[in-house]
Amino acid sequence: MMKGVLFDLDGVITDTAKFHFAAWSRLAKEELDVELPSSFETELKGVSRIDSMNRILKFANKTNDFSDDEVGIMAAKKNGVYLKEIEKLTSKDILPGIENLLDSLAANNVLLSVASASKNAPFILKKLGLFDRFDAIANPENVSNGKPAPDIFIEAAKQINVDPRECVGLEDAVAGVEAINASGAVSIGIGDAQELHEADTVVPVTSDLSFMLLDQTFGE
Ligand code: B16
Ligand code: MG
Repeated sequence: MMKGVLFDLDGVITDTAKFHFAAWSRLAKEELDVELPSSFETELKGVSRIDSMNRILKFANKTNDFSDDEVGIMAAKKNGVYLKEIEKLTSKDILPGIENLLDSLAANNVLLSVASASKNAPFILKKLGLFDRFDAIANPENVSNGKPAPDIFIEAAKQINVDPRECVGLEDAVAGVEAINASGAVSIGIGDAQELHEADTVVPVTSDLSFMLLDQTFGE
């Protein structure tokens, strides 16, 4: 049986992608005078704050127009806008099936760890009322490389003292599935089967996740 489950946050536990995209779109318009295409909502999933900022600068053809300090200030400005939105999150914003899944995994003594690229993960989990349900939350500031590198999943497994190969990882982003696979954990993608074809199993929505599905996928 699997010993641990490594959870991505945005797109798996709650849907914050729409708030990220709205905040980035506002920043791009105000600071860079560009309109972000809707495809950026998916493109920035699982991508760290600073990497997202750099991708947007590239899109605006302004990669070399700002100092590191200026880039940092813009990323902080985006985060300020984003924080005002996530302040409003409640337990109603937990994605369907996730609370049941956490209950059944805990009942089977499976350890639960969060492997999110977000520095706001502890705040978001507190807002959702889920902070105490996890055994660990990996700190993205403690890892060198963002997804698709495996670092955050390796760190999340380390925090629960379990080898990643004894874990199942849950992800909604292509870069995240790649990261899980590279960590040695078994991957389950949530979303479009074609897009997430590198995952060991894909389910369309979070309500399809269950202890049985995770354990069967782990055992295959
Ligand atoms: P923050 P995940 C990711 O969360 C988001 O999908 C991504 O859009 C965001 O840029 C990243 O967190 C960093 O978030 O600015 O809050 O530190 O999917 O890895 O849970
Ligand atoms: Mg995600």
